[in-house]
Amino acid sequence: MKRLICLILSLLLLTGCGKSETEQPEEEKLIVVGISQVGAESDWRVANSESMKSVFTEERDYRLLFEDARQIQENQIIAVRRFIQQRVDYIVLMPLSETGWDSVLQEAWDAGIPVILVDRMVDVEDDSLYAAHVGSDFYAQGRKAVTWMERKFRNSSEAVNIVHIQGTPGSTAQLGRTNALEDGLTAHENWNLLARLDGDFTQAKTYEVMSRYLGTLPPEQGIDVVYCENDNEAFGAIEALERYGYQCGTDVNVICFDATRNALKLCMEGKIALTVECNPLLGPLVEEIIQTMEAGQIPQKQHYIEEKQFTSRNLTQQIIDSREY
Ligand code: GZL
Ligand code: ZN
Repeated sequence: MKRLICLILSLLLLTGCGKSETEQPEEEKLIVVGISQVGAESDWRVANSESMKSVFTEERDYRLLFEDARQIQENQIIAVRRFIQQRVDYIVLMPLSETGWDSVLQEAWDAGIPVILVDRMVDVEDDSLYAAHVGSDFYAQGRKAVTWMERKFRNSSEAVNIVHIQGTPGSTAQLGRTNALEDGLTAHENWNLLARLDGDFTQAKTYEVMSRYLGTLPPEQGIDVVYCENDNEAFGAIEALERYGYQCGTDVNVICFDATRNALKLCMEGKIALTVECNPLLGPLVEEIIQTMEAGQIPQKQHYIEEKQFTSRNLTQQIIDSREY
């Protein structure tokens, strides 16, 4: 009889039925995460993508499907629909701009796939369409820059001439940083907005629009502040300003957001007056949310991250070398 039982058991093992959990094919254990990323328009964005790719690896029990939309929202909508067809476990979306998401997020909801928003926000009728949001408070970032301007020009009654270079129109980062400057302009009648240009968060576009604008100015026109809504716009603005003979750091105060390594270097050199940190390393926070949901719990809806600001006064080479992006 004993021999018969041993025979049956070994047959079972050989045929594979009655497999124990540990013997599942690797594929079935992995958590499948579909990520729709805006593009690669800035140093910040590249660091943000790296952060996601370093967290969602097979060694860490994830299968990552990563789609780069090249800054076109339609490409993101197509990617989300593809993730739904592929029945991923989670969708991570870095929305290019705030509007136009209701229907595709409804489709993910109907398919029972949780959506986690990263970085920028969406403007939807029903916020139960996404499980959680991880990102920055962009208005607070803008307030830090405006507060720095208030201190810098507190004793000046003359006009403070400002050129405002906006990020991708309709993106949360652009809306928050713009609103903060708007409130500053309203609060200070001697702050004078010379021009508002669209730099679309890229160095090339900003160099183009800033050069064109500076070409229209009379040579004696002073510019006190160039308020760039990210570092890469500042790189383009500085190139254009120097082409037209402005001294960044003495004639002009260039302000920007992200605090990526290249901006910190220019800040230490004095060419950038202030860069406000915007932390792209959001991969671990997204994983925290996924693990919370894997454990059957409801994640906190909003996750903000702490951020600093840098001027030439509080920067050292050691700080720059220690930065991850
Ligand atoms: C901000 C992010 C912005 C960065 C830019 O969190 O949305 O988009 O500030 C990036 O560098 O292009
Ligand atoms: Zn958290």
